[in-house]
Amino acid sequence: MDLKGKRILVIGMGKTGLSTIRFLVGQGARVFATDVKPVDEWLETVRAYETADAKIEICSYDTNILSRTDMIIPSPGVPPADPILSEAVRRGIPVYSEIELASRFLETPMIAITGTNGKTTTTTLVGEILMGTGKKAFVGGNIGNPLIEYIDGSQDSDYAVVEVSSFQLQWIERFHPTVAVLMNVTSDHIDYHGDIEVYRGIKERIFMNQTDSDLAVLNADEPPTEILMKNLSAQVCCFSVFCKRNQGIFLDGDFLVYQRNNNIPEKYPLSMIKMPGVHNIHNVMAAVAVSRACGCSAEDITRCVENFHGIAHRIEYAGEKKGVSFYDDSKGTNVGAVLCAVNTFTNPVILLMGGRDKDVDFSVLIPLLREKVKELILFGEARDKIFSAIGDVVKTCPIGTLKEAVAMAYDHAAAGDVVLLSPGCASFDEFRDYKERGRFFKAVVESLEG
Ligand code: UMA
Repeated sequence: MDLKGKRILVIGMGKTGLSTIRFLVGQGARVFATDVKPVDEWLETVRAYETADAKIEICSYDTNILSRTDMIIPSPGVPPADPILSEAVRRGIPVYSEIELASRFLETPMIAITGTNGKTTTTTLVGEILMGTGKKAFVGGNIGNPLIEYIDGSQDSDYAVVEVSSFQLQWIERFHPTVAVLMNVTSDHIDYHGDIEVYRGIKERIFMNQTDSDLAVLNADEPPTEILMKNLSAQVCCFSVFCKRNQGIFLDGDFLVYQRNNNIPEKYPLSMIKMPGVHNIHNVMAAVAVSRACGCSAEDITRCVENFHGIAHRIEYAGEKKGVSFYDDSKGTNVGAVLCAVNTFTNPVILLMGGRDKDVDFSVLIPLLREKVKELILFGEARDKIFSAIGDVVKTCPIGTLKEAVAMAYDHAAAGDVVLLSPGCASFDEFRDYKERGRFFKAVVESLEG
């Protein structure tokens, strides 16, 4: 793709937009920048990317610029219903996500991992295994550092391991991973995509440019997988905790069994997994399938999995006070994640939920609440919506902020209880992101009288 002289509009001046601008300037494109936020909040940052020969044109947030635009790179957070994007689509102006743009220049085999939940853990673990077995890997994408930053560098890795979100898959065309993984699809981001079937369809786009020399890794414990796998061009490797299969990776007693073609089955001890919950067995299975496909040995994989204790803010142990254990699952920003988190525990759970709603259906949590949750404490912007959806199932206490929710949970808890922050919502009503919310939670727990 030759970008020299192309007039490219970048929407959103966050991480993605700024990295994209730097790349485009380097490619000799004419860059237009816009953001819904007041211009004085980002102007200076953007100006820093200008060079003597490349000036960046700042635009107002409307469709006027479209008559002078050859291509648009929207940031992931810009919804498809955005007026500029809708009008661009109507006029036939190409709209590409940053991962699509980056993939046009990528020279490294790409492993792309998506799913509503588990994608960050799996991406991180695949990176750890590859690097732990002497390979060089770029680990990025939705996990934090945009893929375009890798393209802008020396591209000297053996693999690019990329977590991809539905927001990023929305605007792909030729994005083509050598190995593509779909962990699962449960209700999330409905405010952005409209409904779950659209959301699922967009997640499945991760496979759309694969050929029979590529690998698709799928979760056979998800019912739609049976239909999906019949429509894929890539070779398929399924993983399952609940049913034994003659191909792929599945659970058999205390072992994960990996069987490909007519090879001798490989056995991995379940005890190598140091993270709790069935969802983490899924995550490890996917990581094993990927890293075997990359040539890592079973022994090396076992060693790396044994050394991996999970990622921050994902059902992370946050301390104990008077026999009450606290867990930080701030990354649990959808109902599927809440289900996984609560199901991890056998002790009574006091569940803290709330934050900014994403138009999801909280009622799917009702059976779980009945079975496992002792008390539900609701906070933040979505408090009333959650209360009206599930507030009459178990003892439920609405309160203002996360800090007050933690104090109330501690007050109501008995020794042996688990206090779990698994908000099922975005953090943006009270925090910059889920990491800030998780750190705040841990600090509040730390400050409780022990
Ligand atoms: N903006 C607009 N118009 C809009 C929406 C946003 O102009 O309609 C502007 C905002 O004012 C802001 C900028 O866009 O200045 C922010 O862009 P962004 O929200 O796309 O955020 P980035 O900083 O570019 O971060 C993005 C991902 N964010 C989202 O998808 C919302 C980050 O994932 C990702 O780490 C980063 O790119 C690097 O790839 C975060 C996330 O929450 C962690 N992802 C969602 C998830 O995991 O569920 C998908």
